Amino acid sequence: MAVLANHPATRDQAKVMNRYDITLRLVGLLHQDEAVIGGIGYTNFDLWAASAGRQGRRQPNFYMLGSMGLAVPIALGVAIAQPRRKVFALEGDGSILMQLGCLSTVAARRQTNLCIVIMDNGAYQITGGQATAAGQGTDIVGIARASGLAQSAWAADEASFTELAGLALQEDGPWLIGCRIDAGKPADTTERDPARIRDQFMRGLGVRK
Ligand SMILES: Cc1ncc(C[n+]2csc(CCOP(=O)(O)OP(=O)(O)O)c2C)c(N)n1
Repeated sequence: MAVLANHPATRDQAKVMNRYDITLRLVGLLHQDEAVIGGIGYTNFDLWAASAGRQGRRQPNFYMLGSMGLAVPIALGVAIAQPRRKVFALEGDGSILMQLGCLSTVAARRQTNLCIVIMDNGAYQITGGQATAAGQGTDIVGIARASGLAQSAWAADEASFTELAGLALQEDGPWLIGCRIDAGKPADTTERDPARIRDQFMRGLGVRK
């Protein structure tokens, strides 16, 4: 896609942004019905924080609290089950590096209703900030492209992120947006109640009344 040629070719050229700010921008673009899956780590804490609206928390969100690397596989399952719904997976760099095969699976399936957002802070932040391979030579957008996800791009800055997320909402994917983010702490902490998280998500998807 021509528009992607205007985005940074490598991680090094992308602006370092703030995860909560980016998540707020994404949630602000959404309508009622998109499903959003937050991976383990601070990514889902900020999804939780950014989804607290005046009329209650956004319902079709799922928060993975236990295992790394599952945001994309879960999002892919939802996208397959409900092909008319747009599905977003938000995942940390450490977690996606643990489950890279899912990128090839999404590409091979040509899952048009799926968008993956990688929050790349170059660290396993929630467990103490140990360095990941991202930023030490590993470029996750490059991996995504080589996996067959042609519509993969680094967000140059906040406006560029909004442009890419808007495209992902309107045009067929699969999409992958890489966001370089700083070491800021998340804005809140996800409520640790897996049964309630599942129940809210199923209601949000209309599969439980
Ligand atoms: C399979 C597995 N390995 C290790 C852990 C421990 N753990 C939980 S979150 C996390 C770091 C996640 O890093 P990242 O995805 O980059 O997100 P961030 O913390 O930077 O937001 C680790 C090592 C786990 N929960 N599951």
